Amino acid sequence: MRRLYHQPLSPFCRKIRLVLAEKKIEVELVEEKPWERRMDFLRMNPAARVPVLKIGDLVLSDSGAIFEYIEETCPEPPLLPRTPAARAEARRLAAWFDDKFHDEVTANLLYERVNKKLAKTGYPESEKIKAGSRNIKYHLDYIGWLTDHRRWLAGDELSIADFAAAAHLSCLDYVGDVDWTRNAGLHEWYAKIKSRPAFRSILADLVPGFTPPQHYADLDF
Ligand SMILES: N[C@@H](CCC(=O)N[C@@H](CS)C(=O)NCC(=O)O)C(=O)O
Repeated sequence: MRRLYHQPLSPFCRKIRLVLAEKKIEVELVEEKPWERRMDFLRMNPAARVPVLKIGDLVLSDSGAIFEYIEETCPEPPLLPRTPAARAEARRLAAWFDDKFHDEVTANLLYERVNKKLAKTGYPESEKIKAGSRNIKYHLDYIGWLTDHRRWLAGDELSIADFAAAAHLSCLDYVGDVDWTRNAGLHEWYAKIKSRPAFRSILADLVPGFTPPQHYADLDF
């Protein structure tokens, strides 16, 4: 039995949920509040971070490592392209979203608005919200540029790069922080990935205390 310890509005957890769903791998979702530092959870991941995937006695943590494990053990459908150069591009973009986009946008907007309230660690800082709101524009334009030149973000095939980007954007969309009118290519790409069956479970998430905008679960947004 597979069990994923997760937080509903964690982009890293959503990326893994999307990967598992795309590959039609069933998993039991267990909500973990990492800020509570539960001893049994710390034993599984001393870094105290979600996602953690438990498969029998095997415990995996770090969404990048978890993805690579899933891709190696359940290769169909592939979420890394065939050639080494194309695989490097997919991994580069996944890292772009999980590092750069995360630090410049997700941490400033989502963590300020949501995580601080959930973990009771204070109030959103306006300077960070301003920085996140400024930064997201450049990132949305970059996604728009990629979609103008490629079918999917990393090339011709749907890949981990698309799921990494969509995971961050879906969390930010939940709190109304994505301007979908900014770029037609961006909107078209997100509509395409959002309408995949793999996205369904994420769109059904509801986090107490936070109501998503009406368009959040609407496939025709
Ligand atoms: N590099 C890690 C990052 C995971 C991460 O930062 N998870 C956040 C939720 S989005 C977390 O558990 N934070 C709890 C904490 O830092 O206390 C990964 O890819 O899994």
